[in-house]
Amino acid sequence: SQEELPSTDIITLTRHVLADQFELGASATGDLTLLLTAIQTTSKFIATNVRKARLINLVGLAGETNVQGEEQKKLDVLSNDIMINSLRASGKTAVLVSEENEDAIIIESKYKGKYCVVFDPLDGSSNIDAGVNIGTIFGIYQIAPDSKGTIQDVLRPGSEMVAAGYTMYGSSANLVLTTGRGVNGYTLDAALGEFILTHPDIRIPPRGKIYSFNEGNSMYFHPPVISYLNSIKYPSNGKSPYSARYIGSMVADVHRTLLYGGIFGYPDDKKSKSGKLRLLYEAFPMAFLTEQAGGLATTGTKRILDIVPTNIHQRCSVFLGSKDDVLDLQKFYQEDA
Ligand code: AHM
Ligand code: MG
Repeated sequence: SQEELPSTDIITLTRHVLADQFELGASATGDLTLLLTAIQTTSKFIATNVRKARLINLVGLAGETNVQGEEQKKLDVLSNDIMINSLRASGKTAVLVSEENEDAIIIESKYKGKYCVVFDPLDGSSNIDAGVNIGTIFGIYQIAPDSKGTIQDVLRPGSEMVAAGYTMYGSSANLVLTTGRGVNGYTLDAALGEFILTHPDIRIPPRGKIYSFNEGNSMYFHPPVISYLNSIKYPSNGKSPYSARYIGSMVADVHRTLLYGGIFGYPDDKKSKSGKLRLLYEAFPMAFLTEQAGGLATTGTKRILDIVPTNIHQRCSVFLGSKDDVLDLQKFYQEDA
């Protein structure tokens, strides 16, 4: 058989986003494309370092000091530094909010641009040593037209984000992105060093067969969550029960949910009064992606994207996934009200 010729018309992430901008015509400046280029670069850098970290752990060098006598930086700290440096240098950002920094970073005027980026540089980092998938999550706002870029520019509902996404570091690096016109997935081609469009127009199935919760917290769960979980584990209508899949790494659990459908949940409970996940840089980006893929994202009683944040690090109850599954869950909250 004949060997397949390589494609000469590859759709990279940059090309794909640019094509979107061409369609917008004069209103598009190309700034978002440049900002996304900075994010892609950081994702490549982090992907490389995640691989190296695995190797270092395997050969038992972790915890050693480097030649300068400094302790090796933890991967999440390193990833945070990479992102801040690259986003600042892009000249396209005004405010940065990172899970790793208590305060928002206001970019100095020399580098100031019109976007704000909220991010978790390396989510699920407790999983690194086990070689489990981890990821970077980000959301992007545009500053208000009359603003110089303050914390107020990020204390806005998720529905005002202009773009959001994540990069999952697994067997390959996958970047999943929305700019408010659907969801697309790109895979890093290591040889080219480019993210290539591999998952165009991701649509979450309207109903799934998988639930993804940390059920170890069951004793703290509120009644609607317990009743809902029972309804899918012990269905009364002759249907099969749902399968359980929980990685404990939000990016990986959401990625699977987008592709296969089902429901992912990290509810607030009797112990964690506001849940665990962070609103700005975990719940909002994932809710934006889920809705853009045709699914739903709720706290149980309220659409996540409608929440107006009062604090950059606030937490929020999260359920997201297939439309019909999330609607089912919401019914238990309505009955409980
Ligand atoms: P982190 O930001 O400290 O890494 O915590 C966030 C992670 C998410 O990736 C994941 O969904 C959740 O914590 C898992 O929590 P738990 O171990 O309580 O199930
Ligand atoms: Mg996190």
